Amino acid sequence: MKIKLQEDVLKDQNLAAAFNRKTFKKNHTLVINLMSSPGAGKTTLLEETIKA
Ligand SMILES: Nc1nc2c(ncn2[C@@H]2O[C@H](COP(=O)(O)OP(=O)(O)O)[C@@H](O)[C@H]2O)c(=O)[nH]1
Ligand SMILES: [Mg+2]
Repeated sequence: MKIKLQEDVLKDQNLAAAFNRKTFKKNHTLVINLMSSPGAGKTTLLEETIKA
């Protein structure tokens, strides 16, 4: 069965994302999402990258 959504449930998130993109672009800021499961090594990678 197909359920037709009456409103965009991601509307608020999309507005926030658009604001962030605009702000980062204006400030020439490179932003990267780093996502993985807990314990995969994100913090270690960040710390070692900063050191290098
Ligand atoms: N063998 C190995 N262990 C790693 C590596 N990167 C991180 N770890 C270890 O994995 C564990 C979790 O790392 P952490 O950076 O805290 O993961 P986070 O939860 O993704 O931030 C720590 O004990 C790290 O020392 C890697 O490249 N190789
Ligand atoms: Mg971490």
